[in-house]
Amino acid sequence: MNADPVFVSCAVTGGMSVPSQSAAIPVTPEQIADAAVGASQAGAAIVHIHVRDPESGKPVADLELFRDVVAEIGERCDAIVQPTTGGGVGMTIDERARVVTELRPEMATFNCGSFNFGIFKVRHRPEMAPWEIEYLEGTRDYVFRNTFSDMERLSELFREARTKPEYEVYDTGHVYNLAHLADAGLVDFPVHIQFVLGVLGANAATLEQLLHMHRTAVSLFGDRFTWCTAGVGYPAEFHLAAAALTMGGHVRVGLEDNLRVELARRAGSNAELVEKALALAALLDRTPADAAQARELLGIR
Ligand code: KMH
Ligand code: ZN
Repeated sequence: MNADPVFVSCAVTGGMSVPSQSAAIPVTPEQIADAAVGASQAGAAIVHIHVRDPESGKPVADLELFRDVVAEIGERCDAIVQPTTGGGVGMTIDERARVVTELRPEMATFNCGSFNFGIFKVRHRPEMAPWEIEYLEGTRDYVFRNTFSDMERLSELFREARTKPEYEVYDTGHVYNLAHLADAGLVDFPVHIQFVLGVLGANAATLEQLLHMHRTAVSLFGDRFTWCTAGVGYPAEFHLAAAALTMGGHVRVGLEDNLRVELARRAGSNAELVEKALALAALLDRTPADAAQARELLGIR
């Protein structure tokens, strides 16, 4: 009997955390590439990439850093390398899209709406540098901007580059925003939707909210979508993974979203989080899909 294939995506570093939150967060291009290759070896089919200033670890969106990291991962493993188009504060959508237009990756993230994105509740640690505290506190005033005009422009740029979007939806309204883009003829089906739950400023990481958002997507798109969950925090990451595994979805884990592998144990690496997700998959009779199978499931060129 064939078990239902599931792919695991690993978000290895993130753009909304500071390095002193965990020594395991990769910072330099080499560390980020090593983390991605490690996640791939542990069974991740997709690696989701942000870059950081190699000296300070501050999240940045430098195209040359992306170019190096994406190239190195591509040389060292077969994973689908998925850069973010989240960009950095103050960047225009064309600047944020340069990872797509210049690097033409097979997949990249596409954020489906504007919302507050607060990480100021992260506990201050003695080892944090002044800029890290300032960065966390600064998010009390941070709006993650993805206006309709941004999304329309981004849709065109993804199409030109032939990059498969992973549509990030953080709240129910974002699913309707995606339907609006589809009505405007800016979306190619089947789409791949990432339900990102647990961001302060968007939706809560509860089973009820996941079910509501998933049901909303079914009502709008029928069976013309694949989907994945990304639960932010612990145990949300694994609770949503278990829900996705039960419901036929795919799973994202990684230090971008969560720093713990167990309640009382911080993750030492991204690979450890992938291993736990795959252990859960095995318990729930889902078969791990490698990168080649994930490309098939996603309809990637
Ligand atoms: N940079 C964050 C505000 C993505 O990777 O596409 C959102 C983010 C999403 O990290
Ligand atoms: Zn990201």
